[in-house]
Amino acid sequence: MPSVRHVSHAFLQRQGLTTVFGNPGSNELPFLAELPDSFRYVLGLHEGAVVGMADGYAQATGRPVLVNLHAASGSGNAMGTLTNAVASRTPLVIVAGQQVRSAIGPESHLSIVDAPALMKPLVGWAAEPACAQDVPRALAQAVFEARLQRRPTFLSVPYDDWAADAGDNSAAVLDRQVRRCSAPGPDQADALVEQVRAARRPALVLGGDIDSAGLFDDAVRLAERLECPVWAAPSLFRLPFPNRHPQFRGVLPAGIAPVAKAFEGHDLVLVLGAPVFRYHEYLPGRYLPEGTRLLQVTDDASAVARAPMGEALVADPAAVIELLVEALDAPAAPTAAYRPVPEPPGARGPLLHPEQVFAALRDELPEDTSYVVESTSTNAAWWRQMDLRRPGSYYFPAAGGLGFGLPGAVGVALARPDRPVVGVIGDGSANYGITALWTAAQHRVPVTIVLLRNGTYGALRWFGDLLGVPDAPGMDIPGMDFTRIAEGYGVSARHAGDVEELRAVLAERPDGPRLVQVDTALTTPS
Ligand code: TZD
Ligand code: CA
Repeated sequence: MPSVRHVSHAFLQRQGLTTVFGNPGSNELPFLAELPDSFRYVLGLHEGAVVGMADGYAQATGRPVLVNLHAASGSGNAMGTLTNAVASRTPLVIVAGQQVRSAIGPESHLSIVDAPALMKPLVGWAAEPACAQDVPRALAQAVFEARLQRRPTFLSVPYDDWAADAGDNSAAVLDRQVRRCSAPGPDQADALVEQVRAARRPALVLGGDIDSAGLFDDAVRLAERLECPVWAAPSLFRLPFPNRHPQFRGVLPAGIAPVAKAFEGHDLVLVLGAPVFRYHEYLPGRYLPEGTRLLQVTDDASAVARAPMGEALVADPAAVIELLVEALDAPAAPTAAYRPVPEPPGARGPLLHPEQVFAALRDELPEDTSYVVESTSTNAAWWRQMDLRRPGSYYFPAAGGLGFGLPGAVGVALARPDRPVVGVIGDGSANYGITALWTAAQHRVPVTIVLLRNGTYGALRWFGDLLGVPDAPGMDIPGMDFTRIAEGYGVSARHAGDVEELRAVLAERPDGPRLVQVDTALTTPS
């Protein structure tokens, strides 16, 4: 009779979950015993970095990824970065160890009574199997729930379960195949096409899901047929559309009143692959202007249910884009030229303007570079200078939880050795996931971290003004040299003192990780 461990490993192999991101403890060791050679264990030194790397990896591959965490303390450490994976709908499958079954009730060391409750507010599904023989099936459920719901899941397994006999039926999970399709039926499709055709001044709003689902180029085709303005949904975490396309109007501001203002004069706003909406700054007002209808299309039923306004269709955006592209005429005129980039402002003494840094990235790095950005006060400067035309070009912490960026860049680079990967990371943000540098060094991950050092939590200064709190303590973070920190973790590092030096460093093509630190002037996010 095979063991629970044997069947579970075989299931993970069949489903392709063989790259495991983790940080183990004693409870987890029995799961890791006899791990077949086809598995790759990517060790992270802190659970926040583990989840950030796994999130980047899962987003860049588009597949569920196994995360191996220690019981309560380890899983708890992961919660901050896990908020991002929830908002980006990343299918992370977290498996944590638990004390042996008989030791849970008496609350022995390293046991956690009701382990699933710890993670439940964030994950889409959490469980501890009721008996050892249910572990393989429960593991399969964790993988399938993550895929079908597009949300992280959590499984707690008492460590004496792994060596137990799996039972006669458990091998049945090995042959399971789970697929989903959700195209609109003919009546829904006709109604949708009619509604879009009847619109006099439509607008398109695209969410990060468009890029996650591989629909970046399809969205361009649809927009060019609609010949309408295109926005990215607020609180963007993936770029769904080329940012210098003549129809692109930018990322919608994340406030109720400014979103409504952007929609003025449009009779139909078609939102594809986004919640409606992830506002941030509380700027109250009417949700929509008079006479504007909003139609949301997403496969995320929960995003539809919680939206405060609009009509909605729960369907696969891919199917909807396809049917609209087929139903609409090809554009009458060729698309206008892409918008040119402006000249960046000059340096302020020894401090580079962030736009100069981004212009250097744009010019010196290949067009297919993937950027993982966690630098908050430089958001407007970023979009002014960048020219991103490829799918998978841009990743940002989806819930705004710092600690995704640096590990996320390592995860994306591990997933996509075929593309250059650059993390654009603030001196504040870097510290929440700094230990991922060690993993990058150990695996010789070819990732470049561009570290923007302005000595402060720039975005919080801006928020302080917005909220009428100009004098809050805890805003400045002087005295850190990230070249020395990086070298301590085994990553080669340089400080670039001016634009020429930065451009020269970026033009090199190293085959391992590196960090480039630049001192930058403070700008505002918008
Ligand atoms: N902690 C976590 C985990 N996430 C957060 N978002 C914050 C704290 C609060 N926070 C922000 O929302 S932005 C920010 C903080 C501390 C400043 C980030 O500083 P930075 O970037 O140096 O990375 P800028 O460009 O200087 O703002
Ligand atoms: Ca900063």
